[in-house]
Amino acid sequence: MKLYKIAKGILLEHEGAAYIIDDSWDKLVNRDNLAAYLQTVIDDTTPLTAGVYQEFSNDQVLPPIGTQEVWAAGVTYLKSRDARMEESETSGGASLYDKVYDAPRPELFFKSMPYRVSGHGGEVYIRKDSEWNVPEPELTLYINSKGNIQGYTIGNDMSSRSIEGENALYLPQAKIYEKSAALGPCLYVTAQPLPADSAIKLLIKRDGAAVYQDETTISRIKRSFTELTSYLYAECDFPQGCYLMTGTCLVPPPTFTLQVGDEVYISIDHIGTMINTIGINPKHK
Ligand code: DO4
Ligand code: MG
Repeated sequence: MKLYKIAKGILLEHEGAAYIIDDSWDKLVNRDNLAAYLQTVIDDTTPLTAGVYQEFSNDQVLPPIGTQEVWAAGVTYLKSRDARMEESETSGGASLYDKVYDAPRPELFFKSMPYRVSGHGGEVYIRKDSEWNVPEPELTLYINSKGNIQGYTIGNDMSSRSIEGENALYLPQAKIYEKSAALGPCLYVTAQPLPADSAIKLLIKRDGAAVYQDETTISRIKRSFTELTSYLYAECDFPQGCYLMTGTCLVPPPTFTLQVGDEVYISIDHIGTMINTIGINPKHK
């Protein structure tokens, strides 16, 4: 089942039919057994007619988030560890990444307030003071206030590799700025965990042509989602639940940096594809 947040409300899509849910996003998603609840909505609601469904589908898709914080896990895949060790070699910070990959405690960091999050079709920004920038395609969990995973979405943890590589203590500046996070296009709600063989793909286009393309599966993650969740919830309460990006598993080669106008396509099996265009904050041009 897919929940879309659109300008007209909340659209639920399931098996080719669509339903409008009259509720607030926070209240709707923050329940246990969300999938079972949505099934009762489907059973009790008349699906939209094809014409109305079409009209709603043309509506702007907003990021599937209410008032929740967005957090992120880091160095959860070998690919991320290796790329970061390489980029921080001259600053002497390489061993930090090695150690955190193997340590019992994962790297978790605050990523975004909802108002900085872009949705499918929107822009994500690169920083004016950063010369080396990449998108980070990440499976993102929606975890309710009780600490139970209720759904999955696609995340982009935009990162400045030059700022993080200069000094690991600059991580918040490399990671947190206007439109440095994207979530979308929907929240995929399922009672079962997302299959481990689910593919995650990244495609970057420049002037319509692919300049980077790769894919892998989420099974390559070092840690379980419940492990990441239990560290995140150990000493923080999230009254409306929380979104947790689970770390990047795809990193473009060191010669690659994003440019304004690039299009970033991130696809995850069962969830869909989120497309964003790279921009720069007009205030900071
Ligand atoms: O260690 C810094 C951030 C790591 C990260 O964002 C990732 O692995 O996805
Ligand atoms: Mg990341």
